[in-house]
Amino acid sequence: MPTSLPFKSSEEVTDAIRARRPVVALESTIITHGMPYPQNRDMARNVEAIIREQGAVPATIAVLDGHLVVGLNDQELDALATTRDALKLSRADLAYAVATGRTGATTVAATMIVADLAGIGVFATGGIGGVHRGAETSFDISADLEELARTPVIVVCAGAKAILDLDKTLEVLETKGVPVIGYGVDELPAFWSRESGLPAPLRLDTADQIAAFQAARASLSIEGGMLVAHPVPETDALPRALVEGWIEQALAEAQAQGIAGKAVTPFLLDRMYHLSEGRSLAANIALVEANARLAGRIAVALTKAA
Ligand code: PSU
Ligand code: MN
Repeated sequence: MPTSLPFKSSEEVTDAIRARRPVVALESTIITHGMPYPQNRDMARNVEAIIREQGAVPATIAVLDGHLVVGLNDQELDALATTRDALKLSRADLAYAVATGRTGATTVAATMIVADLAGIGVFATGGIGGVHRGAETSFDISADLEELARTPVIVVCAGAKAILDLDKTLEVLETKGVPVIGYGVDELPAFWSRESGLPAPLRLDTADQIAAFQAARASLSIEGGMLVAHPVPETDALPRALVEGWIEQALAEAQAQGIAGKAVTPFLLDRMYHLSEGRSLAANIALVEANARLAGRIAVALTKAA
């Protein structure tokens, strides 16, 4: 743990990392910019409980008043779930929040950076950012992809968010040397839906296999993380054709309103919530919970592999 940084790790997380017990990192942008209150708070708490059930310690990460916090306590989680002015932090501005004493939520990219600094090797989220539709003119490509190429953290997700261009997202990940693993499936999942029409580049079926793969990469000195794509549970999955209609409508609204930059993904998720009358949120919560369960098992496997 870097001592020159304003790092605040909870006692439970600090002890677990020191003793090499399993720990799972969790992001906070999904709380502040990804879901409405109070579902965001309930999701954050449930996900922590699910990780504990697997025998691992949850470590939700955020920047609070300029401090990098690894392992938010319940009060901090509740405060973050209700605040309206948390920054949305990625690699470009994580240090800005630290230097200016601001409060911000960490995206996949920023959470990976902090998790790695803290010594945490696995992280659960909903869906990563990626190449936006129309990126050939907007150049809007999430910094999450570059981070996966650089930082050695296993990211468990349900694919990239289906609002994106999944074909192009896969191409960029391949170019950057990021393994994309279908967990127990041959097809890449598409966040709210189990099917994308795209084959998963790699497939593994157990947490132990994932831990062994990451260990083999490390022994080959191959830097960077990997993406474990775990499909949303069948009972909560939404049909792809239905989702696609809402996405097209949400994208048209974003364009009409000139939404750009960091605001794009939160805007689209909010519009999906309303257009689907809450169904997108129910699926999102279910898939995050399933990912937390799998990440807990991977964390346990990592401690056995070490
Ligand atoms: N997963 C979810 N909901 C979210 C996110 C992930 O289920 O809101 C967040 C993550 O923090 C991810 C971010 O890094 O969305 C992507 O934002 P952008 O497209 O602006 O890079
Ligand atoms: Mn973007």
